[in-house]
Amino acid sequence: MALRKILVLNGPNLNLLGTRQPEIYGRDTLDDIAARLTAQGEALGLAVECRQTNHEGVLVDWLHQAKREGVHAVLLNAGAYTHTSIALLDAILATELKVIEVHLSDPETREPFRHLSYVGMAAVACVKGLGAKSYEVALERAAAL
Ligand code: CA2
Repeated sequence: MALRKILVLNGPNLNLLGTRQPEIYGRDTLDDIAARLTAQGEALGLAVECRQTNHEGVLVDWLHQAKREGVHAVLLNAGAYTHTSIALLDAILATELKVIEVHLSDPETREPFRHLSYVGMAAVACVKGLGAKSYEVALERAAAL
């Protein structure tokens, strides 16, 4: 039987992980995180695919594609679009995908403009504030969905 697929989508500026602001986002790069998630996925019987884009519409397109392809669940760190994007909220609602919101930091303990999450209005769960480990905990949650 084919492995269940988990898509890990990362939004704007997350390609800079590991190079700047380590006190907030840690020292792991996105490639480090992707490598660990792929290995963890293999152990859980999941096929994990990780992507990053700086463009809001690309995230929307990838959610539509995930629906068409029958992806089991999506881990979504939409970066700053978390707090601004009604388009992403609509895409999650329209596709009815099981989306787990992921953040390295805890946006609710940061500036007030990070307290609102449009993604969170449609996500089935949120894992935040654990640094790179947030993705690993979210993958465990996705396996149980
Ligand atoms: O904590 C998170 O994962 C965030 O989604 C990160 C976003 C931020 O806008 C959200 O409020 C919370 C920012 C991502 C920027 O990533 C950088 C990584 C390294 C250096 C600079 C930025």
